[in-house]
This record gives sequence, structure tokens and C-alpha cells, in this order.
Amino acid sequence: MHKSGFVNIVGHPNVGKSTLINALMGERFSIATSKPQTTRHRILAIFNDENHQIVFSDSPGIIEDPKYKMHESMNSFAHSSFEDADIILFMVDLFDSYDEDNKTLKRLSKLKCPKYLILNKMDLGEQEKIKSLVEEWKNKFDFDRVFVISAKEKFGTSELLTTIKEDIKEGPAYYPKDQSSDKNMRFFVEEKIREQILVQYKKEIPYSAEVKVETYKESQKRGKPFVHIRSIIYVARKSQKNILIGKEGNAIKNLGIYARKEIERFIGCQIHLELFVKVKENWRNDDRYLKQFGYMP
Ligand SMILES: Nc1nc2c(ncn2[C@@H]2O[C@H](COP(=O)(O)OP(=O)(O)OP(=O)(O)O)[C@@H](O)[C@H]2O)c(=O)[nH]1
Ligand SMILES: [Mg+2]
Repeated sequence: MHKSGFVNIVGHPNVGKSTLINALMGERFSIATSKPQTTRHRILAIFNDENHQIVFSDSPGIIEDPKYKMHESMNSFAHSSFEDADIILFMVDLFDSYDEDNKTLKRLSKLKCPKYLILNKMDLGEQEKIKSLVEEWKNKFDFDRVFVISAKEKFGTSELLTTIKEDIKEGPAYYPKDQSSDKNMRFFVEEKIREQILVQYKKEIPYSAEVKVETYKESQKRGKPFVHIRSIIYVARKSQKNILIGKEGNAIKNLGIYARKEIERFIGCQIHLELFVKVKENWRNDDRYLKQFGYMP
């Protein structure tokens, strides 16, 4: 018997949704950093084994006070994940508190599909404290299943995967069994570069930057696969371009070194990475750019 299902992970920014996707998939698929609003798109990660196909969906955390049109698009990706799930995983940081009238929880309570509460970051607390917090969560909110995990330490994640496999219904594979995402390699390259921008730059730089791959050319070098990648980093102001490039180009050189390593690991071959920076004033409110960058249809 073959089973399949759509399993959507939702939750506030920075709770560990992308880290969980990576733990379940067994590879660094969706970028995850210590900064909130790391994920900007809806990304499908497709888990396949002989008898199962689980289509996991990662999405941005809902932004309570959207400041740009880009935020509204991110929120629409987040909202869409509430609508098409066979199972919903609502993830929270175990140590955060939620009111009974929390908007997301209210919305979840109206959904018909099975709902799991995923209490994450259990590695950060004492056993006794965790026990009482879990009891509090269980008493306050009604979920079909509750898991206490550490996505980062991969604690409890294989049990979660086993339960999902049990709960999904008999059904066909929706995607070819060798496909692992709805996104292409260019997208993942852009994400790896953006991840390094999030890691290496402070304040508004990561939030003002967008990455687009212009050229992705596969070839051979000394009999081995080789990819040449040319990529543009867009920022919203001239001053941000200067910061991104840094004194004598040192900052962007460093960005390139780390991004190249991550991309090579992901693609599994050597690459040559060229990075350019362009200013597109206020792109986060500009429909043309939002379309070009995949935030709008
Ligand atoms: N200590 C600890 N940290 C965790 C755990 N899971 C995730 N994190 C950290 O929490 C931060 C946010 O993780 P992400 O996976 O990017 O969170 P997210 O929910 O996808 O965030 P957005 O994409 O911004 O909505 C990162 O620094 C992770 O390393 C965990 O189980 N324990
Ligand atoms: Mg994320």
C-alpha cells in the first residue's frame, strides 16, 4: 500500500520551522538562521520512500505588522499553508507564551484536518520546567497530537516522522518519486547566498537584500561537473550597496567564499560564483520587482 499527504508547517517567525524541515528531510534544504523572517517563500520539500510520499511545506512566519508589499506577499504564502494541508504542524517555541485569543490558534481551531502541536527548542530548558510547560500547553489548547522536540538537536524528530507516516492516508505519489522539491536549483542557490547575507550582515541589510541568479551554466572541468553561476544581489539603497561590498570589496569577497562552500555542498560539485550588487530603490514596494523576484504571480 502506498500512502501520501500534504503536511504543512506553520508558526510564528523564528520558532524553528525550517530547521524542522531540514531535520525531517535529512539535508540542509530550507535556509534557517537566528534572524526572524529568514524564510520568504513557500517551499515544498518532498520526502519519498518506497511506500510513502510526504509533501512538507515550509513557509514564512506570519508578520503581524507588515511594512512593505513584500511582507504582504510573505503573509499570503503563510496564509495559504493553512488551506491545503492534510495534516497541520503548528510549531511554537516551548518557552513562548500564547493567549487563548491568539489569532493563529483561533484559526487553527476551525480547521478540520488533524493538527499537531510541535513544542520546539526543548534542549534549552530543565526537565522539570519543560514538564510543567508541556502540561500548560496541553491544558490550554486542543490538538490531536503534541510533540516536544528539538529540531536543532534532532531530538524527537524521527518519532514525529513515524507518526506522520502512520497518520497519512492511502494515496498515490503526487510528484515523481525522485523529486525532492517544487523549487529548482537556481532558487536554492539564491537562498544559500541570502542565508550568508543573513548570517554575515547586521541590521537592515539582510532585510533589504534579494538575490537573483542570472546565469547558471553547467559544464565540465578536468572531466568533472562544474557550474558557473552569476548572481545579482539587489538592495534598496545606495548606502546598503556600499555596506554589502565593504572596504576594498572585503565584505562581499567573504560573502562569496562562504556562499560558494554552501552551494558546492548542496549541488555536489565545484562552482565558480560571481556576485554583483545593484540598487533597486524601494523594491519591496514595487510590483514589477516583486513579480520578478517571485513574490507575486
Ligand atoms: N536551541 C534551539 N534552537 C533552535 C531549535 N530549532 C531551531 N532553532 C534555532 O532557531 C532559529 C530559527 O530557526 P529557523 O528554522 O530559521 O526558524 P523559522 O521558524 O523557519 O523562522 P522564519 O523562517 O524566520 O519564520 C535558528 O537560529 C535555529 O538554529 C531547537 O530545537 N533548539
Ligand atoms: Mg524559516
